[in-house]
Amino acid sequence: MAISKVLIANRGEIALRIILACKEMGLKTVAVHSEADRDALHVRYADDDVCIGPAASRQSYLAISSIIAAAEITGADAIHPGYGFLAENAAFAEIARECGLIFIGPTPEAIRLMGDKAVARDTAKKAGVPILPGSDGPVKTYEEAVEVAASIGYPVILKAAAGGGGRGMRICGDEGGLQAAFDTARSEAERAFGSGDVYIEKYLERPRHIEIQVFGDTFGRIVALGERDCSIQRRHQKLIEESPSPALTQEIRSAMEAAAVKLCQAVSYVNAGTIEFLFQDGEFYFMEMNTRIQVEHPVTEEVTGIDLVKEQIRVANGEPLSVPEGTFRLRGHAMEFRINAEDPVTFAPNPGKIREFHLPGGPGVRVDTAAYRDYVIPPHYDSLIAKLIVRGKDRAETLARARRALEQFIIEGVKTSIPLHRAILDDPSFIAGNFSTRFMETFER
Ligand code: MV4
Repeated sequence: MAISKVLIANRGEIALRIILACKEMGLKTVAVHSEADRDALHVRYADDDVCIGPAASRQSYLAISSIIAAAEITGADAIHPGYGFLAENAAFAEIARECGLIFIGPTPEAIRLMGDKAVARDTAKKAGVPILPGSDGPVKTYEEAVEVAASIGYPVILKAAAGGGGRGMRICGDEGGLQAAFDTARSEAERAFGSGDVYIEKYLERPRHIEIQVFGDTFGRIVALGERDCSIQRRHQKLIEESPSPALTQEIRSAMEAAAVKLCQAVSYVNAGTIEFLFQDGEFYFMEMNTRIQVEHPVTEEVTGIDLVKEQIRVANGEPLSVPEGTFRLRGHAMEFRINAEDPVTFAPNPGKIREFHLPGGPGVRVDTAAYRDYVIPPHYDSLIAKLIVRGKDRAETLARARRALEQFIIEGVKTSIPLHRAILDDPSFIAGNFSTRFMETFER
C-alpha cells in the first residue's frame, strides 16, 4: 500500500469512524485537535496527535496550513477530511495534492464543479439527468427572474449557486413577492458565500429527499449503492435517514441509480459521493451532488455490507472498487437516528457534561459516537453526539428495534433528541412510511 499513515482532519464520531477503518486496514493514524478537544476520543485512539489551534474552528479544524504542517511533522502520507469542515474545500484538496499528500476523497476539480450548484444543475442537464424546470445558470437581473418564473409557473424557489443544504433559499408563490425574494436571496447569498448568484427552479410542494450513494474508482468504474430517504429533517438538519426508501419501487430505484451513474461518468467522478434528488408523484429530479462521505453513510453500509470508509481509502490508494460487478441488491432495512445534545423545545444546542452514558446493543444495533460518561461536550462545534443505526430484515423489524434501542439508550446531564425520536416512532404517518420533507412542520408531540 502506498498509504501507510492517515491524518484525520476532523473530530467527533466521524474522526473515530475513520480511525477504526484505518486500524482494520493496518494503517497508522494521526489525530489533529483543537485546545477544546484535548480529552476527545479520536485523540486517544490515534497513533499520533497534534494540537492545531484554539477552540474556534477557523483557527483549528479549518486552518489548512496547520493541518498540512501536522501531516508533515508526523509523516502522514494521506488526509481524510471526514464531513463538514474542509471536506468540500477544493483548495484544501489541491494544496494536499501539491504537498504530496493523498487526499482521501474526490479530485479538487470535481469538488469545485459540484460546489457551484448552478453549474452542477447544468452538468446534470447535459448528462441527460432529469432536473426541474428553471433557469439556465444564475439569473443576473430581476427582469430575467420575472421572465423565467413566468415561463415555468409559480411557485418557484430561488437558490444560491454557492449555497447548498438549504442556506440562501427563498420560496416565492407569485410575481408580487418575486422582487423581495430575489433581493433577499441575492444579499443573503452574497453575505453567506461571497457570491450573490442565484438560480431559479420550479418549487415542489411535497417532495421526498432521496439520495443515491455513488462510488467511483480510478479505473473509471462507477457504482450506485442504493438510496437513502432523508425526508425527516428540521431546519435543514436531517433527523432520521433510512434505506431502502419506503416510497421507491425497484423500477424507480434503478432509474435513479442509472441517472446518478450517468452524472458521475460525465464528470469522471472518483471516490464516495452522493447525488441528491427530489421525488414527487413518481418523478425524480436532480438537486445537488455532495462530494464527501456523509453523516448518514452507515445506513448504506448496513444494507449493502460495504465499509464505505475502507472503500474510500482503497480507491484513494489506486486500488479498484471491491464492490462486485452486476446489479446490487439491498439486504433488509436500516435507519439512522441522529442524537443531538439539544433542547427538545427550542432545538438550541445544549452542550455540557454527560453524567450518565449507556449505549444500546444487541442484534441489529450500531452506535457511532465519540462521547463517553463524564465527557464535556464543547460548545464550539455541532451538537451531534451519537448516531444510532438499526437494521432489521424489513422496515417493521427495524422500527421495533429502533424503539427498544432508544428506550435502552441512557444519556443524562444534557438534553437530547432521544425523546423526539421516540415520539416520531409513534407517528402513524411515519410508521406508514408516508411523509415528505415537510413532515416536521406539522409534527406534534
Ligand atoms: C427544493 C424544494 C422544493 N422544490 N427545490 C432543501 C435543501 C436544499 N438542498 C434544497 N432544498 C429544497 N429544494 C425545489 N425545486 C424543497 C427543498 C426543501 C426545503 C426548502 C425550503 C425550506 C425547507 C425545506 C426543507 C426540505 C426541502
